[in-house]
Amino acid sequence: MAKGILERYGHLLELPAHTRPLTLLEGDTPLIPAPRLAETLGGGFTLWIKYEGLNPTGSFKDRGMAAAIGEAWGRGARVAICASTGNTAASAAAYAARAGMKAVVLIPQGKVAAGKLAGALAYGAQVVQVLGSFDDALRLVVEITQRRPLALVNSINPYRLEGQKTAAFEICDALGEAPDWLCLPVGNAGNITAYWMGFKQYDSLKGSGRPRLLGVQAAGAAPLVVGHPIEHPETVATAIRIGRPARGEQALQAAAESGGRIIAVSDEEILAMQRLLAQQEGIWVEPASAAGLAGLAAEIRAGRLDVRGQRVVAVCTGHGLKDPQIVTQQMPAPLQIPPHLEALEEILAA
Ligand code: AN7
Repeated sequence: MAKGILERYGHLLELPAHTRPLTLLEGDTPLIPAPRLAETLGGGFTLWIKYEGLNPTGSFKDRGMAAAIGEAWGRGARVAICASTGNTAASAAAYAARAGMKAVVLIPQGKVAAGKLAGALAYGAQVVQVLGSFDDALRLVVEITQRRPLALVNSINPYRLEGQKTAAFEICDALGEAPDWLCLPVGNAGNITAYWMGFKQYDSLKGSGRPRLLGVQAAGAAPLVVGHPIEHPETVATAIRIGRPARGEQALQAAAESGGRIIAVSDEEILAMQRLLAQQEGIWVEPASAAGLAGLAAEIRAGRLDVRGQRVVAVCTGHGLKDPQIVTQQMPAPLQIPPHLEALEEILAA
């Protein structure tokens, strides 16, 4: 029987006793070997994809929402609120619906991928478009929750991280120990912080070891690489279009403590990796989710990362279906033919 993260790992999570067992059977996502891609990146190491796009609403956010909205529900909160580049919004909307709560989600106007906006609407959230950035939206959410009794479910909420730690546990359970490297995209920096908490906790409990962390931002939205907030972040990877990460300090500390680092890659590198992963391994992820792998490729290519003989896990945080337009816009429109065999023959012969 499938179980959600609270049933499987609740005993390892620091959650208040009033937390209710909310679940859409999130987690338990596959760790998929990616041997062809590993060869393309130079070979000599083992690569797995932790495919978080297979969570119930299509992203890793579901782990954190099971915990954070389960906690809010358990203490009688009626309304959950968050700022979001899209995935948090869809996930909060779904889990709030399941808890019988209302969700209010603030998104940067015009900068949220179609599948995420549609998800938030479909699950019945009140969607508010902010004429500004994600960072503006998050500021509004922080300020309004100081005035009104709304449950804030961005990753400032510690229970979000408790839920998201479970992905680190799953990786250790699947491999028998922590990998040598974990690479993943970094936006608001909650996930890298949560993974590090999870790996450290499992290591102290089970001696599973710790990976080095390679956190990857988009070059146009890389505050943790340039060392200061970015007022107007821009990237094709709208999920990580964030200039003022709430957990930035902790993310930098986690990367350093692990012996790893946080780097940036260009939009071109992100899109090229999105294509490579889809076409070599059959795994289609949204642009932000390809950033971790794009960073891995760049570091190996530049000779800054020697992964020979090592085990590398790349976290692919969201499903490709979240943002179909990014693909159809870049590709030539499929050819059209009249319904005649000769026309099809002509195309196949070309
Ligand atoms: C696919 O939904 O911030 O560094 O508001 O959707 O923990 O923020 C999304 C972030 C990576 C970055 N990959 O994770 C939001 C939001 C995908 C994402 C990230 C996000 P964090």
